[in-house]
Amino acid sequence: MKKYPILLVLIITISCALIVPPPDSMRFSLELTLIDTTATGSDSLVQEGQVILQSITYGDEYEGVSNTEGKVLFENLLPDSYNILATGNRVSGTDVILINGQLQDTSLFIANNDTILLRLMTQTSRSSALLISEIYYTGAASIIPQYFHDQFTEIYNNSTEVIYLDSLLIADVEFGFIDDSLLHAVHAYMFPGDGNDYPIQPGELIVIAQDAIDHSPNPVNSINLLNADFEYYVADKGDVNNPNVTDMIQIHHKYGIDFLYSVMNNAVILMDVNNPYAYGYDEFNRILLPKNRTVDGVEYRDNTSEMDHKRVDATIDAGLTGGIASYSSQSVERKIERWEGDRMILMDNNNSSLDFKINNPPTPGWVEEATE
Ligand SMILES: [Ca+2]
Ligand SMILES: [Ca+2]
Ligand SMILES: [Ca+2]
Ligand SMILES: [Ca+2]
Repeated sequence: MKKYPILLVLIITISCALIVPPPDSMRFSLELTLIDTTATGSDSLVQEGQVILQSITYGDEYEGVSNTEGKVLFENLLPDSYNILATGNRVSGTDVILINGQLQDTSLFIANNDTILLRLMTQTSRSSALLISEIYYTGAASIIPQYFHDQFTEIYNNSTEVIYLDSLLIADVEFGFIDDSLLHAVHAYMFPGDGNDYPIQPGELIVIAQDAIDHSPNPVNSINLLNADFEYYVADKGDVNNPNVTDMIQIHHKYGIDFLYSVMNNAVILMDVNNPYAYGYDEFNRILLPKNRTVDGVEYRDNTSEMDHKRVDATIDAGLTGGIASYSSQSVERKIERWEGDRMILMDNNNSSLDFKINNPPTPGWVEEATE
């Protein structure tokens, strides 16, 4: 997979004008201008760029899309510290490069009544053919406390070509190494096969279960994963094994009775690594994997405004999905961007704040149409 490590500078100009909508005179409006500084003149204005404004104190979230002048207007904002996330496309020929940038913890208030200039460090990346389409990590809303063995990951072929899952990795990412060129993974599991054993067809979804059993009778609200395509199997930890469902190959397993995802925050990464043992381990026995071999990645967190706790950078996922409670039987799933005939194209701006929605209940093996 190609990597485009160029750091771009996206400049946002902000002008704040006082609006006095009774009863709260503190509220103000904000105009952002999205500028792609790798381009010049009017080409540098990012049209149809998507912006998310997160109010850190109040938890409010505002979305906007830039107009033909690259401008986005937000109204009735309260003075606060905000995270600003911006995503745009740069199209050259048939090639689409994603531009993601963000500003964290930026104080916006009525005293900013002059135009101010904010520099937004952005990173470019590309969407991939194979996507993580859904992660169910929260666990079951059940009277059985803290049941999350029904977790699953769903993968989708978003392209028109057959792709082979053989030897791809699924890994999680530890916090604290966002600028490292190596990912520090507590767990890494590999799809079996010799290169052409596990095809995934265009428009096909596959499911990787923690345990490919029917969890649903007990506890109530958990998931039936008998039809999963793969399962994690941890032989030496008393893990259950469905003999009819193919096991993922354990590459690294630091702890836990399964490759259990945190019910609060984690980043799950799909990778294409030639030799996962080639990069060694860190001092806490986490396996090191090359970030530039990431195929797709999704980061989730119970509080999605905590951008300063990000585990992966904007080359993988510029945002955060989640914002849902643990043990709530909810999942995060990509939105459908459009249909090409009967094949859905899932949204991948490498920004899960934009690309994902919440499912209740989860949808292993199919995709829920957004109702908004
Ligand atoms: Ca298992
Ligand atoms: Ca099995
Ligand atoms: Ca992606
Ligand atoms: Ca699904």
